[in-house]
Amino acid sequence: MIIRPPAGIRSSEITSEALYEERRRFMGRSAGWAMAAGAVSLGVLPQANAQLPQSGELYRAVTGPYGISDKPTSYRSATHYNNFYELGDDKAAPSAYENHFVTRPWMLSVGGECNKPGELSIDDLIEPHQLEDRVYRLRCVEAWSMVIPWVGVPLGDVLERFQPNSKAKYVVFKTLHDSDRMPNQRTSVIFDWPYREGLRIDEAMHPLTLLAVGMYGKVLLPQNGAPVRLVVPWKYGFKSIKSVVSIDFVENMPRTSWNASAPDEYGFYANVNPSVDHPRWSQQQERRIGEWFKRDTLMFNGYADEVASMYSGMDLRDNF
Ligand SMILES: Nc1nc2c(c(=O)[nH]1)N[C@H]1C(S)=C(S)[C@@H](COP(=O)(O)O)O[C@H]1N2
Ligand SMILES: [Mo]
Repeated sequence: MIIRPPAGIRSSEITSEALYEERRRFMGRSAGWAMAAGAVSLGVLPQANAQLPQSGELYRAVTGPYGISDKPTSYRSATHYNNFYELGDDKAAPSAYENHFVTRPWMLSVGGECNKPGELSIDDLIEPHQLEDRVYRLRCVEAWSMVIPWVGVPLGDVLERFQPNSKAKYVVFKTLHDSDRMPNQRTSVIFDWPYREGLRIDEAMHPLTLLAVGMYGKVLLPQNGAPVRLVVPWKYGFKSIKSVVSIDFVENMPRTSWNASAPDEYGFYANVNPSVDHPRWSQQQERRIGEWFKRDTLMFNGYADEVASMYSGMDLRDNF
């Protein structure tokens, strides 16, 4: 297990009291992570979480693998600059739901090509697993990026419980379809709702792929996909589907929302690749939210060592 707590934030970067507060909270969390890491190395694992809280702090997470030392994006930006079309068409709209989105009860169905399909509550889905803190890069196809400390469980560990069979070649995810709770589903025609995403089974089982229930040590806010969302850090952000209610194992490559709405612009794989431009803009660089200068986009968003072998023999230019 690679344990690398996030690096501290330089005091020269602190520009306001609010940011200072955030830093203080974040550093507190890091200390917690370091302690958790110590516990892991001694073989004393904190207990798996009991019931997930609906808001506030998430305790009992341990430092997971694959953490990066890049400075996390401010909590304010990560929760107020969002793409979540069910909650509005622009970046500011989703955060208006911060206190107005019902996340309990929340049931998930897991089915399709598996031996043990089931319908279970978010607690029953997550409770058997150890929550992990993992700091990942997030790269949107629109050429901006963030660094987010997620709290979640490896998706593969969850999926194994349902015993996918040999026909399970892909996994399909769907977001809640309820225009009372997600009013923009009534007004926006950008997608044929619900929002759908998919992964190949090996991508879904890859240890980097996370089912997140929190970020920055707290329960996910509605605008970030409460109460549970996917995080696939080597793919463009739109693959990381929010507010998931169903997961199905299927035999054939599924149609996904972005691919169906603009097949020439958004592929099924959508692996971050600086050498394959979007038809309307370059993907070579990105603007990290909170930074002045653009930075180079990394192949597979910096996760090539972990994931490139899954695509050997595939033409990465075709499989955008
Ligand atoms: N259901 C749903 N999931 C979604 C989206 C969406 O509109 N609906 N937007 C995607 C896009 S384009 C991005 S970049 C990320 C943004 O996640 P964040 O707001 O938590 O940063 O969520 C993805 N998941
Ligand atoms: Mo995105």
